[in-house]
Amino acid sequence: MASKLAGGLQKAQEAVQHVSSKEKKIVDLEHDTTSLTSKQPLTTDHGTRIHNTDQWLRVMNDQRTGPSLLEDQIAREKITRFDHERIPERVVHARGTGAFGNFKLHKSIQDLSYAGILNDTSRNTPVFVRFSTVQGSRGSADTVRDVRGFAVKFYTDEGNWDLVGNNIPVFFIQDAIKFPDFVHAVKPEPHNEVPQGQSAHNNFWDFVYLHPEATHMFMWTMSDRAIPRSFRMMQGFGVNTFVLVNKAGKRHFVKFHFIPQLGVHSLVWDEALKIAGQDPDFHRKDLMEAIDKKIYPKWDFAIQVIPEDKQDAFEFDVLDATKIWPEDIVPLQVIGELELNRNVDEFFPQTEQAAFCTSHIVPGIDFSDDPLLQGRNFSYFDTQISRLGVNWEELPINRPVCPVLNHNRDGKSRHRITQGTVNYWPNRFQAVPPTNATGEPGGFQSSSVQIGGAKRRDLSVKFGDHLSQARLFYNSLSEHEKLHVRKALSFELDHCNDPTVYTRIARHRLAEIDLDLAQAVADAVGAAVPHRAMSPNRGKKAPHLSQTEFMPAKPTIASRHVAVLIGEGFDAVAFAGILAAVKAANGFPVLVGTTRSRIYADGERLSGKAVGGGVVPDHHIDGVRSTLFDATFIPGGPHVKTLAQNGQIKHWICESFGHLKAIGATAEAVDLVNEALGAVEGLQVASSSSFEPVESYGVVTAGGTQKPGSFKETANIMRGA
Ligand code: HDD
Repeated sequence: MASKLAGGLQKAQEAVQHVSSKEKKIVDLEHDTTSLTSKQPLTTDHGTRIHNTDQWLRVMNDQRTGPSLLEDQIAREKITRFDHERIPERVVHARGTGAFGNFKLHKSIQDLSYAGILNDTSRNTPVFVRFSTVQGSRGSADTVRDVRGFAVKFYTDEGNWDLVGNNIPVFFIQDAIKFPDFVHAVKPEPHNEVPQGQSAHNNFWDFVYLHPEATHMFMWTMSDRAIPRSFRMMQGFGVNTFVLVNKAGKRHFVKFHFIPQLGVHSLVWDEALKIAGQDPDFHRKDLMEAIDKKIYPKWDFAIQVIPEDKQDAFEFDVLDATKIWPEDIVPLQVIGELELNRNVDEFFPQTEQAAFCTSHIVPGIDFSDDPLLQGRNFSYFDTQISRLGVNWEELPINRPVCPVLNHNRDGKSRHRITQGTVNYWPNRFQAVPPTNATGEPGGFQSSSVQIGGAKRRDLSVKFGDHLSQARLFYNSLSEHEKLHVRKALSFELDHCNDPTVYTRIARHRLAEIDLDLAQAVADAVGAAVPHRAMSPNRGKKAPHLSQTEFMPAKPTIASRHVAVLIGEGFDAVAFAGILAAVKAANGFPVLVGTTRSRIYADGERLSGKAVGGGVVPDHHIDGVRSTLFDATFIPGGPHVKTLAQNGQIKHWICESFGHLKAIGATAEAVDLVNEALGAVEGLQVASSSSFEPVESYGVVTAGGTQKPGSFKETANIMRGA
């Protein structure tokens, strides 16, 4: 007698077997999805139709409202369910957002691994990806300076593979036993629960000073990588060293990478600070909007591979998560592509209940002895039990798309129903061969490795080199990235008020990396300035550590927000032209008006009467700030007179300029840009006398007489605004 799955879960799994692999997870979830658009009446949780959900049952007479009755099971259910809505947030990475997509393998690596997902180029593997910050709580701001989580759940035909990575390739600690200390130190301090969403406090910097192994990672978190422009524009790294196993049982160490096709881009710190207040959901909304508008984010999926017998051939230990494998020594091989193309239907059951687990790997992939990974493999499963209960893997978002059958039973909120009279193995009914028909490995087998040694609390010698790669990283940055690191360190240490903390970091730790950096930071934060380097920095560099090397193959404004500033009497030709150009390049034009009421172009209102359609802006000038946009365009026209009287608009121009964003202006608007920048920066941007654009100081302007055109000719484009 074969055990069978029953109920919705069984139906879901049967349905899933007959759909294209790409849609498998979506079809699987449909069985648990209802829509509020259906005509279904309101019911209680036990399915009884509700007559009134607005008034509690109470004793009444015509004059008086009497006591509410405990008897009202409808009210009690509503209140009780509400009282229990919250579950514990993730102990780290509490703030995050997710999306569905799929993974496509371009190049089989059969010689390295027998994992189906890494062999079969015809497959489309569904994925769910959750991006997160680390330090802040669930309601904290998106643009804080922090590591970003990059957790991928691959729903493969052989079970779920969770690759739980970050946007930075290394980590703060080497041994998992240090994780609670590290997290306590970086989280808000225990006495006052301050600060939120920041590492800028005494305890974090005290911890990293006392743990020199954290030096490499804190140099990354002080770089632009920690303030990404978008989740769509950051790299993902598996960080830990895993193992690939081929059919012959041969093992290779592997590191996994995701490289964004839009390039790696960051905010500048001033923007990040302001956006945290202006739009705390900036990254979450950015991802959702790009997917809604079908500009699907994509990443190349790449691996770095080291044969097992070369484990000791490098200056660094290949199992040390505080080290990268420099790409000039261990080249990157791009083998696939990850695309995100569907937003969640409801945040809590999908994104919040998504639960990742580093120990979820599939046949053909194995763990290395990376001491951080080994501890992680214990921690994730355990934390999900505390957050979601022991049956967390049965939740729709977490369950695999392939059949699940075993004798794990019971526990709180068990969904699966297994028919049959036995619940143990082996039993007199079931016989499943451990290998498949061809005799190939049919399931997960830990690869066989010879190990010997003494029982000791220790790490091997190469784990002790904490500085070489911190220097390598800093040396490899471009000059402006180095400046940003210096400013970031100065900001962070300025927020530490214990001189022991900021002096130790500036005078000692930084002096071990780069003397100029240490001197500048020490001077800025009021620490004694070091006069000599603590140890030599030999200037060694490595490729691909500076993010400036990750530009898209072709420059693109796809999915970038271009603000178009308008008031009554804007020039319709320039306006329509920019709209058409931005849309043609898949950019998102956003109209920011002096008001959000209908605004008419020059010539669209004659003697106070509308003769054209005008446009309704998306926002008014006080509703948004320049920080929320990637570029700004101001068409010429009589409206410029009104714009010039608005201090907010001049501030907008200066702020965008200060944040190194493109500004475009035509005709009269060129004078406005000059007036704003001249007052603050003392600059005068050039303008052509014809309508040919010229560029100076990053500002693109076109003056002179425009090509003839009227609002009528451009009305169609405007209507599409
Ligand atoms: Fe972790 C969550 C990434 C080390 C213990 N971790 C978590 C998430 C990411 C990472 C992206 C959020 C997953 C999600 O979106 O739900 N963690 C990392 C990386 C590490 C790392 C890249 C170093 C290579 N983590 C690490 C260690 C431990 C943990 C050493 C414990 C020994 N991590 C956890 C956790 C979390 C978690 C406590 C909290 C919420 C969760 O697991 O689901 O178990």
